[in-house]
Amino acid sequence: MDLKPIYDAVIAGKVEQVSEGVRAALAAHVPAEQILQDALIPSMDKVGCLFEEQEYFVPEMLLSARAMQAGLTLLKPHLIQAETPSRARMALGTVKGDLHDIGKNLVIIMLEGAGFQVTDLGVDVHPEKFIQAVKDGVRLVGMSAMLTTTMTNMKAAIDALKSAGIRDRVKVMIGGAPLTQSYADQIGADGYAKDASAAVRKAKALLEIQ
Ligand code: B1M
Repeated sequence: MDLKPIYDAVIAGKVEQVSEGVRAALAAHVPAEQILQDALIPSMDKVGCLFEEQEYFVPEMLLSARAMQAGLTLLKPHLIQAETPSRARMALGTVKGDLHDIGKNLVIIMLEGAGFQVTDLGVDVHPEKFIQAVKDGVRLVGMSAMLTTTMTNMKAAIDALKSAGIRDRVKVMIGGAPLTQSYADQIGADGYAKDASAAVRKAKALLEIQ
């Protein structure tokens, strides 16, 4: 089945058309993972390019983000694998100053699908909120950032965990387009994951879950 209409509809910010396209693809037994990888994710990359070329501005990016989110919502039940819940608790948030949440939401969907109990801390998450999550007993904290100007706030959040005397109680995993393993090493994170599937593998490895 041709997934291009879904790709085009996200770029055009057409929520209804994205929903119809995703429903039709699912009804035609196209795997959810394929709809995600071949249509939804590339469409957001294209939106990013259009923004860089100044063909799109923030309002157009927002419309596309809404359309993408509508597609993701429909895919969510199909992305969840029937794994035995590990019940390991973690909390994920987009760091202070950053409002991008599509990638974080996708990572949460995949982690929940793999059996983790995930608390979504939302966007623009200040260090105190990560500290509170650790005090509430999560074993892993995930931090997402999409801006080169906000990725530095990950270090601030990790430093705040140290200052609060609770850094050794929790594993910290970071991710987001501008991040790298070497940046994770530099700021003292325990792990970095490139995408949502890698995030599941990394979370399991950090928490020593099979
Ligand atoms: Co913004 N934005 N944006 N934006 N935006 C980018 C990131 C940008 C690259 C666009 C561009 O110039 N090409 C650019 C950043 C440049 C830079 O820092 N070098 C940019 C900019 C500049 C801005 C503003 C500053 C624009 C302005 O106001 N002038 C502004 C900042 C607002 C703020 O946060 N304070 C802004 C605003 C917005 C919107 C609000 C309009 C909207 C976000 C809506 C929303 O999220 N609800 C938006 C969007 C949609 C984008 C692009 C087009 C798409 C992002 C996205 O959703 N991708 C983006 C361009 C791009 O990425 N190509 C862009 C799809 C998503 C599935 O991928 O988020 O990468 P991603 O997540 C992946 C991985 O990164 C990873 O797994 C995910 C799934 O595979 N991952 C993790 C993410 N978090 C993880 C955590 C983990 C592990 C893996 O562990 C914890």
